[in-house]
Amino acid sequence: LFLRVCSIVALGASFSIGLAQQPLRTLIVGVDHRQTTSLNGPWHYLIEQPPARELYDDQGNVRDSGYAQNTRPNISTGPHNSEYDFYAAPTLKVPGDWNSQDPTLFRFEGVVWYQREFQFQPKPGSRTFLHVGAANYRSFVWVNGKRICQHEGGFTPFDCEVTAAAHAGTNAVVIAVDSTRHKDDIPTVSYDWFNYGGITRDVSLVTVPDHFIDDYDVHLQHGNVFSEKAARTLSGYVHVQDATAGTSVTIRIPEAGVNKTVTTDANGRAEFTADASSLTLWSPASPKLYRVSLASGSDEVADEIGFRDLRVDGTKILLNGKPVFLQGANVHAEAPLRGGRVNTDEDVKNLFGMLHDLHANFARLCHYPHDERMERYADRDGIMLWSEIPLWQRISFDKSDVYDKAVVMLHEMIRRDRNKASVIFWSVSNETPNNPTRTKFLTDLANEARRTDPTRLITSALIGPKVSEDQIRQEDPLMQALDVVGQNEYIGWYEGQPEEADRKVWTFAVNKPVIFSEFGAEAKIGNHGGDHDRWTEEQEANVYEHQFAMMRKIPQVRGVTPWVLMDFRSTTRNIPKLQDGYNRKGLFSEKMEKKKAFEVVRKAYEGHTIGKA
Ligand code: GCB
Repeated sequence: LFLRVCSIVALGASFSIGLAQQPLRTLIVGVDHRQTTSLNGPWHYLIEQPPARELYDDQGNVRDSGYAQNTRPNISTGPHNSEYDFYAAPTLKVPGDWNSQDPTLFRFEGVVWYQREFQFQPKPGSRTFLHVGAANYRSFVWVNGKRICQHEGGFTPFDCEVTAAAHAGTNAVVIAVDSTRHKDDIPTVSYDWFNYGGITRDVSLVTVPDHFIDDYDVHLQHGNVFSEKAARTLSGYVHVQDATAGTSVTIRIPEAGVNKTVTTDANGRAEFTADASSLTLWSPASPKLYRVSLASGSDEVADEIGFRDLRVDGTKILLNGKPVFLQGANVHAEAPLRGGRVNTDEDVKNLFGMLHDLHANFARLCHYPHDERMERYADRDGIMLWSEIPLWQRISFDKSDVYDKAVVMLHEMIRRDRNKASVIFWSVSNETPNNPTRTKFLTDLANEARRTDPTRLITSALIGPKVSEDQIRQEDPLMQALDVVGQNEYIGWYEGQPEEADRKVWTFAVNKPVIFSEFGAEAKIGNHGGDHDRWTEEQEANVYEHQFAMMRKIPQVRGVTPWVLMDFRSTTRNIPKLQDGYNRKGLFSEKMEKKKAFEVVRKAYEGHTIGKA
């Protein structure tokens, strides 16, 4: 398995943008809890229109000559063959999408080349990696003209080893980021959000010993039953990269009385179980985190981890044995107030502030993994999360290399966040067409998610069946593969009038918990009218009143997430004056102003009136 799970490739042969997924090199977990050297800040940039001949040759292979070499033209003496100069080029802030920073790049989809220098001192017995939190969509990295890695996928982290390519003193790193859409990408060419390009999350240098902890998982042991009174056992694994069999690993959680030493197997993996005295379990009411320190040889990483038990019982969702009802909202990674991609503490605080105003205990992070700050905040704050990979609507489900790519993204998401107590669901997709090819693809993916992490619940947001009849029966066979069913519908907006919801009787072909994962309507802030005047705050509020009335009558509903917390940019929303490039289904405007619908949702959540745990 380990061999399939990451899209980082070693330097070497040139590769085409088809990017067949290659063996995993490294993906370091818990980088935000390690000592690192930040490479955030200004990076020089050059823009390349498609077909981007500096990056790709005629066959679509990546070139190592050209901009990647970072040469400077000798303007005064000439002749010179290279007609670019990173050192004299303007800068973009990293992290940051390019669209929000340079007006000429606002709608740009293509290649932007980033360049900056960094200082490096080789240290015997150590290795240094360039860690990129996320860059959308394809990234190619060179250090001093040597290609060190590439990565596909706009929302998950990757690490490129710089040790061999760097030398003492000043070094230069060049990253080409290509945001061009392709049919066989994930997501594919069309989607309802903004294609923010660039290095959108933190970049840093991480120096670790030769043998180092790159992956770990510490969780409450997941037995067949959960008993409130039972003694607690923790279990999991620590992986030490390039360790020989028998390498010692120590897991210490002083506050829980854990101090355990185990040894790695031939694959560098050390599994463990440990009794934990009087453990306080993580829950929204008490989001207790423990300081967990993991050590092997001279490497040590300390994380903060919460422990809780999660399972379903019939149509109930049980957290630490107690039924929960999820009151949440859908959240895109759109920065409140300033716009652009979420990547600062302030952005995250603003988003969670809105969730708190709503009395939410849950958020669906749609439709892709968000900045890791989100999960960290939720862990401390006691908000439960749904985390999703960007399999949005139409994906090339018939292609096996697309399946391989989806598995890589799934593993990258799980690997980064499996130690976050707040994350309760892994979602494999959103609103995919119901046909056998897609069902097989997503069933396999759901099983892969469950096999990789049996401690969480697997879900997906479904769409259909037609809601024109009053009897609505969901029979999508994908439900068989899920622990929790997500159901999207837009009665009162895309279909029918708000009141029609009152007559609908929903049944589901499986006896599992259901979350209404999307519903809502568009309203421009400050636009007022009657309950049926579209685009008004009143109509949006009316939709929610009737949606909640409908949901109250469905016995297996265990959660609701209105679409969407805040208005967000989308390339496809182009009605002047009403949308102006924004999807307006927010309970808040992009400036965090509350619409009337906010109050409807807040009241229902405060009174816990929508459903029973
Ligand atoms: C959906 C999609 C979501 C869209 C939303 C809308 O069904 O899942 O990504 O943004 O509807 O507003 O149309």
